Amino acid sequence: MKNTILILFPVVFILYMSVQIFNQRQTSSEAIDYTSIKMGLISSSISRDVKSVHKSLEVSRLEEDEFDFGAYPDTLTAYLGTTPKLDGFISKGEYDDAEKIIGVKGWHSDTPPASEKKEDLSVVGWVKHDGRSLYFAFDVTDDIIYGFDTKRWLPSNNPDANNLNIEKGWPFWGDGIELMMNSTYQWEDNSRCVGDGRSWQFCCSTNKSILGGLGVGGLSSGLPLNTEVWERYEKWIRNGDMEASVRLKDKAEGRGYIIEWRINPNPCMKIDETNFVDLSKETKVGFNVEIQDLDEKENGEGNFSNMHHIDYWSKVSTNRKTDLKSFGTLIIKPIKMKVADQH
Ligand SMILES: [Ca+2]
Ligand SMILES: [Ca+2]
Repeated sequence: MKNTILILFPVVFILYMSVQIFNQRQTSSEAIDYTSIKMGLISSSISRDVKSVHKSLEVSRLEEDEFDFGAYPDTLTAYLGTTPKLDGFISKGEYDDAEKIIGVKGWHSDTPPASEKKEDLSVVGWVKHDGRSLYFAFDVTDDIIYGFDTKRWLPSNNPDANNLNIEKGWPFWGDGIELMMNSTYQWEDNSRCVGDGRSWQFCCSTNKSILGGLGVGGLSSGLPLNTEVWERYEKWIRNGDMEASVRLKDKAEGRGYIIEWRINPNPCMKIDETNFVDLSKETKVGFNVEIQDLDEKENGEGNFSNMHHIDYWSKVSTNRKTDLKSFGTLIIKPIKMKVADQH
């Protein structure tokens, strides 16, 4: 009997340790992958594994076969129109000559979708140009504004998320909108934004801004996160090549916020080494909109960094959303929208 125990003990111990090591590897690998997905920094070798993880998580939302990988199924048109005023108010008639963007119903969601509850998160947006700059506006309905209706809680995997610098600062941290642009309209498998005029991801937040600091909404830099790109984006913001106005709506308007956003094609929309997008010519660029909703920390239980909703306009899978080939298409036209189509 004693001999049997002596023989079995090392066998049981080795089996126990193997299970522990396996569990630990599983946990750490998932944690790294999730962060990388949001940051758009995931490597192609890891992304194949993540794709299968997400498929199993998102089975219920795949039922309607809404995804079309790499086929650019979504388009918007930016027509020539009047110059809006970036004051945080959607004035009467200000965007009547602009094409509308409606969400988040029908958008792709990284989280349980918000569309069944409109006051939780929904958006009406517009896009147009005036021949000199490209303009976007968003009227967002969001019932709880992070940092105003909540404490400024932080994600467990990044206590420095609110930093407004490259030192672990997350430009997307807070309620806000992220635009993605690929002005070259060219891509390869797995290629992502380079962080200059050719392609970028840029964040506009209610929570913080490069110009106003923490607690003042505005442009809060973007991705990819590296020093060279951060300095470039900050330069665009400080010299006004990219400008945004953010205003929290008052109670009479319903909870939410307004964003008005202007982009100068030179230097922010570069076609190749020497040319920038010319708004007087019909041009196609790759494009996506992402909307982020933070509420109370517990509302986002189980989601990336406890974010409540992460929705994006171009309907591609979660781990492909920052691939250039996954963006939708923005068609810039040098003509006005037909009066019959205006609203
Ligand atoms: Ca305005
Ligand atoms: Ca919110």
